[in-house]
Amino acid sequence: MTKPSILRGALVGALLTAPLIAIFFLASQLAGLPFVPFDVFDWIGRTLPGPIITFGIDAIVSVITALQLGELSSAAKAAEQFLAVAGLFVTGIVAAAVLFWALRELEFKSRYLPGLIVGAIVGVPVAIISNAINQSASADPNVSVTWILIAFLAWGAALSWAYHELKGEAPQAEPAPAEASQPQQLVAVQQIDRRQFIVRLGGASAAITVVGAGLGALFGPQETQTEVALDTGGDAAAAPWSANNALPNANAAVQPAPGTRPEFTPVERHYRIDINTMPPVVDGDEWRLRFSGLVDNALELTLDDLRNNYEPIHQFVTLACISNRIAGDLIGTQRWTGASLKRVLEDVGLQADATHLKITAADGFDEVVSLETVNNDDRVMLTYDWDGLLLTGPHGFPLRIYIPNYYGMKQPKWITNIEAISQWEEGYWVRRGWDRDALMRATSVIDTVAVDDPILSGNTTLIPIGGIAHAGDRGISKVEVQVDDGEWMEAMLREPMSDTTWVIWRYDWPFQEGEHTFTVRAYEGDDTPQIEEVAGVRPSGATGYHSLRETVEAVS
Ligand SMILES: Nc1nc2c(c(=O)[nH]1)N[C@H]1C(S)=C(S)[C@@H](COP(=O)(O)O)O[C@H]1N2
Ligand SMILES: [Mo]
Repeated sequence: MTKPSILRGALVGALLTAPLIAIFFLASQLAGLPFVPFDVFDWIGRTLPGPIITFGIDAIVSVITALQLGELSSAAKAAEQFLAVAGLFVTGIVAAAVLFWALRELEFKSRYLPGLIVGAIVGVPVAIISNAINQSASADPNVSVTWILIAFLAWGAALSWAYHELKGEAPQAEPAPAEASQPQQLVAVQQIDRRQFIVRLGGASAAITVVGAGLGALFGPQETQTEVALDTGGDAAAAPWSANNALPNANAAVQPAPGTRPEFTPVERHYRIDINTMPPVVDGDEWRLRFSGLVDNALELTLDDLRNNYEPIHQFVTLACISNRIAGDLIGTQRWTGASLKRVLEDVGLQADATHLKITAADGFDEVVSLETVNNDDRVMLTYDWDGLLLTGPHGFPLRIYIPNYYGMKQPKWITNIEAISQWEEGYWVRRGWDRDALMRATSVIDTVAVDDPILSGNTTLIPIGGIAHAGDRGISKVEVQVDDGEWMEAMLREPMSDTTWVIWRYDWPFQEGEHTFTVRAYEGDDTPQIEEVAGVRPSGATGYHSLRETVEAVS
């Protein structure tokens, strides 16, 4: 009887942890139980110090950008999900290797106890973390905790069982004295047994993993989305506003250069950034917006209260993430609908010493906005619709705030509570080292050098160049384009959808064959030039001009 090696322990760990993860996934999709790898990943993200988190995010963003893995926010979420699952997988492998080592070195009387202990060592903290952090599981928390513990204990017991199977300790496998005199043969038989066991375990592992993950994917989140809409009395089948309405600037004189991004970003294509591997799922019926702190009336408003008791405001909004790099895709423009926060606060009644509002969200995110900002700006709005429909889960259902001129990090989604306080406090990302004000910086981007769409005007050929420029609610007064080291040429500006949306610009460039560098810069509404100095996203948002090189061949 040779004892199974530590390496074999690692292999068994892999073979038993993969199906465990698949079963967690299936249970999360079928029964709304927590998918623990995501919970642990999110918990680590919230617990680690800001610089480490920023470094990690930056590394993910750099890899995605360098490998051109596609639209940044979905690629980043996919990377996070992969890392979360890989994290639990590796933990399972290491735990199994340690268990095999312990079983080899120490003599345990009990067959299953050591495995159960390993299951508990991993399972108990995971259950506690999941219970503390989870916002996407719909199952009862007690059921969830019990489920996680049982699953990890079963996994631990299976590790122990596999060890003893490999050791060949089953009573009937006990070598008879006669056989023992032929050790060579016995070892050979044992090795075949072991290999067979591993092969069978591998087959079962693969089958459970594939079937579990496959079924889980089949019963995927499409269902949840519809349920959310139905729950809230919303009409899941209703068409978005943009399907039946023209944009307010539909008749603007300047047309976007071919290849310019869509001026209005469909909800499904709007970037998503938040601290959750899976967006929190909020039950619209049970949800209340609660006011607390220095208020006269600690109101609890339903979504219908907000919809029916306050005049809806519709605004075209460009939202950007402070982590958006120059020419990055963490920016989008939508039509937001909601209730004026200033109006709602009149009903809440603020006490004299209130100076700020602390807004907290279902995922534990929080930010603080000054009453000065809220009271001086009627556009600050509690938002419940995007594009004429309920906010989708990932974008903050049932309620998010809109605060013009500030980066997204200042604007919580999934709001649950607004507390009036008497002094400024740091919000979630500010505590992690990001800018306390987070005012949107002026930016301009070249989306297209439309070499395939030349304009012939008289003797000259013009190549349309175009893109966007944005400076929060400060507007854009001028955009200029430079080709190589040439003069800065003024572009045409398309009338924007609103005072706070991006402006589409266009410059029809007199074509010159060859390889060229195109650069763009913008001026804010009051002629403040866009910052030329290059700065990364942290802590206050990226600055610097956007350039791109393009080879332009002869146009006939
Ligand atoms: N509750 C909550 N709200 C949040 C966040 C978050 O992590 N949790 N992220 C913020 C950040 S950093 C940005 S850029 C915007 C993104 O909004 P979007 O995902 O709808 O584009 O949400 C903001 N609101
Ligand atoms: Mo952000």
